[in-house]
Amino acid sequence: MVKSVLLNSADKIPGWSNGQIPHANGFGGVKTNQSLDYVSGAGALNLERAFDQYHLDTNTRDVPGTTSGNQGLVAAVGWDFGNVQSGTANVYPIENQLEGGSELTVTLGWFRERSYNPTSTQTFDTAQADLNLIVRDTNTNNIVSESSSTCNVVEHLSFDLPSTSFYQIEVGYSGNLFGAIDNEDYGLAWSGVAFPGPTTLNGDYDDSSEVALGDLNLVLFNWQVDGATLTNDWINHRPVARTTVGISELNGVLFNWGNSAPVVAVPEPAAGMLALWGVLLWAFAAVAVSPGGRPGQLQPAILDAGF
Ligand SMILES: [Ca+2]
Ligand SMILES: [Ca+2]
Ligand SMILES: [Ca+2]
Repeated sequence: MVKSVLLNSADKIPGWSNGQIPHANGFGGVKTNQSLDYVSGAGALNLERAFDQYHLDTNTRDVPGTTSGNQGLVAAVGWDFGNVQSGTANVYPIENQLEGGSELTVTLGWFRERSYNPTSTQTFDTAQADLNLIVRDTNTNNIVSESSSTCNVVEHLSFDLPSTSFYQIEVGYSGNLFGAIDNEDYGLAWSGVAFPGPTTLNGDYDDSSEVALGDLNLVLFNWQVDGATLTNDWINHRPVARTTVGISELNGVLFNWGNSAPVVAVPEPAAGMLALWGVLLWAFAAVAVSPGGRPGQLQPAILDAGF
C-alpha cells in the first residue's frame, strides 16, 4: 500500500516513459504494457506529496474492508488496500468530475506469493497474479486508458484526461503468470484533479444556472434510468454508470428549488418545500401506477401551485 502511494506521488523526471502510447480505441487515453520506466521507475520520490496523498482527510484513505466488486464512490485523490477475485473487477467510481486536460495518475501494486522454510532457509515462489488497471469514462462507458503488463507486479498510468467527465478506476484480475491462486491483495493509489465548475449548483442538472422546472423534468423523464445511458441533456451531477436516477436526484431539485448561481447555501426545507413534496409525492404515486402515463403531464399542476 505504502509502495503504491510512493510510486503514485513520485515526480516524473525528464525523459520518463513507461511506454504509454495513445490508446488504439481513439478515445484520447493511453495504453501501456510496461508498468514503469526501465531506468527511473515511477520517477523521483516526492515525500511531501506522498504524505499529503496518504494522510489528508479530504482524500479516500482506504475503502473499508476488502470486498469484491464495486467499491462505492471515492475522492479524486486516495488509496485503498483491497483484494480482487479472479474474473471480477474491483471498481472505484470517482465522485467528482475530473477536469479535461488535467493529469490523472494511478498506481496498482501487489506481491508475488512466496513461502519460506525456516528449517532449510529456502524460499519458494508459489504464484504470481496478473492484475491490470483500467480507467473508464462512466458517461460514455468507454475505456480511456489501460495498463496491462504481463510479468510485473505494478501497473501504472499517468496521463492527461481527454475531457471533463466522470471516471472510474478498475482493478482487474485476468489470470496468473504461474501458480494457482484465485484472489490477490493489492495496494491502489490514485491522484486526479476534481473539476471545480463552472456550475456546481446542487440540483442544476441542465446547467441553466438555476434549479427549476428543466431540472425536475430531467429527473421525472429519466426516473430510474442508468447513468451510463442517461441523456446528454443531463450535464451536471450525473449519476455514474450502474447507478440510477432516483430519490437523491429528486432531493437535489427539491431542496435547492429556486436557487441560482452563484451557489447559495442549502436552506432548511420550509413549509412551502414540504407542500411541494406533497405535490410531487402525489405525482409519483400517479406515475407509478400508470404505465402509459408520462410524468411531464403532471408538471403544470406543480407550476400552478406557485413554486
Ligand atoms: Ca480496503
Ligand atoms: Ca498485469
Ligand atoms: Ca437548471
